[in-house]
Amino acid sequence: MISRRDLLTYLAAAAAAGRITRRDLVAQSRPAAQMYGKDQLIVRSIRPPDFETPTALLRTFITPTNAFYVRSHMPVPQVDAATWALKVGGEVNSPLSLSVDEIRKLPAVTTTVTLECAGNGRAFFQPAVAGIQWEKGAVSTARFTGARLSDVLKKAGVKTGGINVEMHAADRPLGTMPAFVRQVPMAKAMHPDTIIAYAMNGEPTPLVHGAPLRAIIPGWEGAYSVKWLNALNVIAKDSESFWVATGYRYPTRRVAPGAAVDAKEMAPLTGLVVKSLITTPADGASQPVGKVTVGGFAWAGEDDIKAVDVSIDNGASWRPARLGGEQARYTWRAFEFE
Ligand SMILES: Nc1nc2c(c(=O)[nH]1)N[C@H]1C(S)=C(S)[C@@H](COP(=O)(O)O)O[C@H]1N2
Ligand SMILES: [Mo]
Repeated sequence: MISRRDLLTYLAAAAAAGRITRRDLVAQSRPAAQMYGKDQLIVRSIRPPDFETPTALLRTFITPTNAFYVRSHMPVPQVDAATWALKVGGEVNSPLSLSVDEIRKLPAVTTTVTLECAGNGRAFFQPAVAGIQWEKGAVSTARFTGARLSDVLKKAGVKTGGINVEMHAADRPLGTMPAFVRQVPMAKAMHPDTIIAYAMNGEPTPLVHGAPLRAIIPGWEGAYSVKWLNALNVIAKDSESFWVATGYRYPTRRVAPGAAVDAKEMAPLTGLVVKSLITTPADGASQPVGKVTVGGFAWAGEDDIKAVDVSIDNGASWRPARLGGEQARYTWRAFEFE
């Protein structure tokens, strides 16, 4: 008997060595998605689990948890909620170690959030960019429930010098990859909508989405929402973590696609920029001549969607779509156009 993990490692190695085809790998990777209850998702990587949501499953305001995309840089860690500790240290008056129960005893807040990976749409970049080749579905919406990050920080008492909160996690790097450490500026950390979540869509957060505790930094690109959160480190400077100092940055001025940019001219990504996604009709679908309803979602991170215009002549003219459905601060907004 070999374990599923050994099998997956073998398959990945065999594929890399060219002994099995990519098609075989995709067929064999189904069990990897099933293992996480993600049977209908597109497997972009088995280990770590990176699963994309097909746009046909993004037709509801709330994405069902089993259809919510998965993005992990590292394999899923083993967690034990009963012994989990969230340490709070650095520039604080009283360093703390909180259990999941202690987090649950704090006032509970629900924040409805559209989470999008910074790499969503990377497959369409020209020139091509290295990394997971996400198409359209590294985006989903859920209701997350947890304690306010500010309540935890207030318990520890942030010293005046503390300007950033480093977030550490339990997943361990693959090979030479640096550990996943991110930072959030104090103002966003202290915002009442920023939470340490233990529930997703009214159920305990699934392991693959960061159980037992994950950060939810609403409206900001997905990598701020650190899964398997086990330490908060208040700092008086910028984090030196690879994922802060080098990763998740963009040029502060317009450059040609693929051009090299000086590190001094790069700034951290924060709020998601405006974007839209057509979910109906499906890509490549045939429609009889006549009335066709085009529908989807538009989002803009911390900003509101005020209008969506649709063009059916390649951008020569634009007409307003109808906005509808639920409206919430950090979520996408449904649109429809006939
Ligand atoms: N600990 C940890 N947290 C993480 C990641 C990770 O690799 N490790 N990936 C981040 C990225 S890049 C994204 S887009 C979101 C995805 O969250 P999801 O898997 O629940 O959709 O989690 C973020 N949190
Ligand atoms: Mo991401």
